[in-house]
Amino acid sequence: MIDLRSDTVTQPTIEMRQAMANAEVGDDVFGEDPTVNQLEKTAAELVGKEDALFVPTGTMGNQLAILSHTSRGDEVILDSESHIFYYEVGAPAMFAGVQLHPVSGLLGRNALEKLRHACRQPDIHFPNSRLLCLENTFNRGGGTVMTPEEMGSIYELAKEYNLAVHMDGARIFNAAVASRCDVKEFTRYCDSVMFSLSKGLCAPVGSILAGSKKIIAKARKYRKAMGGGMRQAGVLAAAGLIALKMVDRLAEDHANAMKLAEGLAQIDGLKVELHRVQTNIVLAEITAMDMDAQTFVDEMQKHSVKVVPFGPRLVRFVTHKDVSRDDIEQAVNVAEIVIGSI
Ligand code: TLP
Repeated sequence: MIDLRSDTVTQPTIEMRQAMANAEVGDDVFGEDPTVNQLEKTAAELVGKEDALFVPTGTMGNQLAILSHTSRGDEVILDSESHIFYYEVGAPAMFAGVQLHPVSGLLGRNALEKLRHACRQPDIHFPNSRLLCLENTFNRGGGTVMTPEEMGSIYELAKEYNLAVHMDGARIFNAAVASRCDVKEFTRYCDSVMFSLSKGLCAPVGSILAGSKKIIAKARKYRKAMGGGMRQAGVLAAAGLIALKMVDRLAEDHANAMKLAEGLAQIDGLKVELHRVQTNIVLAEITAMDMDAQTFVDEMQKHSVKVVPFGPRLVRFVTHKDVSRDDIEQAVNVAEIVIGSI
């Protein structure tokens, strides 16, 4: 099976499994797990923040950030296609009790104009706008990178309106590798950042939330409240420490994604916007008559290639450590057979 559904499917490496078996552990709720402490320290330094928190999932990291930056009834501005709005089960309403203000195209062109329009002036009728959430790379945008320059001007405008900025950087290292720059070039323009260890970096479990000491102290308490005090979590953090050394390998995923995109773009009946293929995600639109995304996905699976539907006629392919160059060629061949079969 060639699994291109997500980079979340990556298997931990042998080195990770050995480190997990040998990890020194303690009770992390008492702050006594040396491996978790080391991971949090290393992660904070890597992204240039004062402190960091190890969390089980990216979703929890994003939700803790929202809880820590806001009060009930505040408003959070974000893109209507962002993961927090689209895929996190309405959690900001459940837990933080905030109002989400989804802005279409916020993570695309004319971001500044859109943000200015979304920000509220003080008025008795309006909620308090408190937080802006960015996403880099932008998953539903096709893994596109928001450049440090773009982030910088958005950050400046957010500060004019007194907004804190949280970055859902589940794949921020993909952005850094694709831009050939230090990840701090991105993270300097946010007050908190969540990034995943469990996607292209191959850890079995875990994400990091990083920010100021004050924000992370709040998040640590909320993590406990949400049942995320994980005790001997060093067995997981051990894999996370190795994940942080695997950043450079993401370049391979990006090269494979481009190869895949070029192959798919040749197929009559599929459309791929090559300029949007900047990291490890490829979105293909089905232009062939009489085939929707779900049928395409089902047919691909019959030929042992797994992908996911991303819209009525849109399909997502994600490259990662466990797909080889040969697998990519095979996936293109299968897509051609599937499209040719109608
Ligand atoms: N994304 C998953 C699915 O939930 C869609 C995927 O396969 O891409 N932020 C971003 C930008 C993400 O892409 C994801 C996961 C998360 C947050 C949530 O991370 P987890 O799955 O660890 O909760």
